[in-house]
Amino acid sequence: MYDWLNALPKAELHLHLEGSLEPELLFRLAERNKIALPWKDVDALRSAYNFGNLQEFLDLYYAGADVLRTEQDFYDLTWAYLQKCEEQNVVHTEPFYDPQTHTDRGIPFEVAMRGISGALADGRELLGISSGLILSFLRHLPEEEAFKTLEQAMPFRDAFFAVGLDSSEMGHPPSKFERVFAKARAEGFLAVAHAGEEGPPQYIWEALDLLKVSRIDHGVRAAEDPKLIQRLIDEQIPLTVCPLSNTKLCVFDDMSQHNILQMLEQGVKVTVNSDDPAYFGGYVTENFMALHDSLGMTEDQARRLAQNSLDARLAK
Ligand code: ES4
Ligand code: ZN
Repeated sequence: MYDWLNALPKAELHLHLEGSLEPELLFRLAERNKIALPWKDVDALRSAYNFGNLQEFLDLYYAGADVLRTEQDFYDLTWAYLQKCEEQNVVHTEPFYDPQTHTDRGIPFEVAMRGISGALADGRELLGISSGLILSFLRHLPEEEAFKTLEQAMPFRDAFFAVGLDSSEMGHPPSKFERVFAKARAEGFLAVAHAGEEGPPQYIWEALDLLKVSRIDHGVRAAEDPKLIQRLIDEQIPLTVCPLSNTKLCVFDDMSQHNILQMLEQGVKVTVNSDDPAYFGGYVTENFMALHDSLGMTEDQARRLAQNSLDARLAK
């Protein structure tokens, strides 16, 4: 089954590049940049990947990202991810990165942006993988900081096609970013946002009505609100669901509790994605495989999920 799922042509629409930083590359970059790490070795770091909620994960994710210093580091990170895409027949990808994670520790905006864009361009040319980059704002920081980030991005506007919203969801509703999303849309960017991962259905309504997003990232808590589910079906608004992430971060107690196949059968445009594969135990194929193992996903369902991902692409 793994090989069959792996061979299905698919798109990945929810992937944080910083979350694709495997422990081996993290240690190599630390050595290259002469950074002392608090973990003894790769195994010690991997054994720290045990999370009770989103915030516990984010604390480690931001700590790990500190080894990314040079344009080459960001290139290598992105290239390693693209090689995984090639292995798993991901023919199109729309990754996020968080500029503020890097500018806030003194890395100039263009360092990360150039490294990532360069690798994506080589991915198109050398691997035939089409892509579009999403600039994601950190929602735990003030909206004013997001405005500054958008301003910094304007000289490089062709490097991005959309803006996104991620990091700590609870207490940071989409409404906090209504004005900066309006500005981004007026500048011609599309919009997506994480909503309904840990946060309530209300945050999904706000993402749709206030941020005017074209897709919802996660969105699994929509299932608690029948009116919202009906809207997602009527308007065919895609959800970028991340099964392994949701179980690692205890959004569901166990994969057998996950609601992605129920939503698929209701007619919601759900897709399968890896989120932060280095931290959550697998890339897209492993996520499909978990649905097969724990939920009895059929070949027909897998085909529809993969087709949904191709249909839900937003980048040209
Ligand atoms: C994230 Cl799983 C998840 N949720 C919210 N923000 C994130 N940033 C990276 N991974
Ligand atoms: Zn995410």
